[in-house]
Amino acid sequence: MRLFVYHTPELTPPDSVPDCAIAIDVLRATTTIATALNAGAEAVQVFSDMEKLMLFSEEWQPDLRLRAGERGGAKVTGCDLGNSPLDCTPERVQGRRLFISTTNGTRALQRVQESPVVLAAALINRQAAVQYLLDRQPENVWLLGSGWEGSFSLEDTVCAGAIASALADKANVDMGNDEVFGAIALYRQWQDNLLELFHHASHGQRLLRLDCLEDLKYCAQTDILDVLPIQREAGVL
Ligand code: 3SL
Repeated sequence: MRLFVYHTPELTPPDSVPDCAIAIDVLRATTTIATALNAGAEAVQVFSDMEKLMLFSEEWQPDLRLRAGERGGAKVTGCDLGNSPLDCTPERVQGRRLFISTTNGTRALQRVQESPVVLAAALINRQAAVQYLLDRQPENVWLLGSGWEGSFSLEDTVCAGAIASALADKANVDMGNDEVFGAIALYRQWQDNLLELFHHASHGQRLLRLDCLEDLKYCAQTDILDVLPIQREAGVL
């Protein structure tokens, strides 16, 4: 297995996709997607464009859908939810399809949606992603951070490092680029203080300004959910 870490969708090699792509947006899209599926959502369908989300979800039976929209960290007017994983309780999401559009996470998922296998990972379901890779042994794997509007984000890279570190402990993995070493080093330095790291992260600070400390605490937990969002058709996990 050959691992590559890309900090943002913009840094991926153009016109190519890997055998297996893992999109990561710890704060907060992939944490929310994993939480919604774990709470019994029928599926999660991602859109980078809010207007398309509204149009497409209009065709869905109202009591079987939830619209989640986030821009700049805040809930989009007219949506049922923003992007807080804490809103994805079984009472709210069970049996419903979550139509979601976020600033960066959904763009990362769309960048790799042509890959034969597309997964969504965060710290909360890190071990589920690791186990999938150990069982299936895909040849080329991209760990793709969402970043923030094209820039590096600490929380996505530390999660890529958490996945790469666990894999390197258990299997023979080739490091496809230097970013893998960097991500592992970041994770190993901060693994016991992830919440503190999120306080240093620019998006962590943005969310704190929006009063989202509880979200940060939730997103900083490792291996608490045994759920792995897998793309079943383009844009649907
Ligand atoms: O950028 C994204 O995709 C979001 O996850 C950002 S936020 O955490 O909802 O603000």
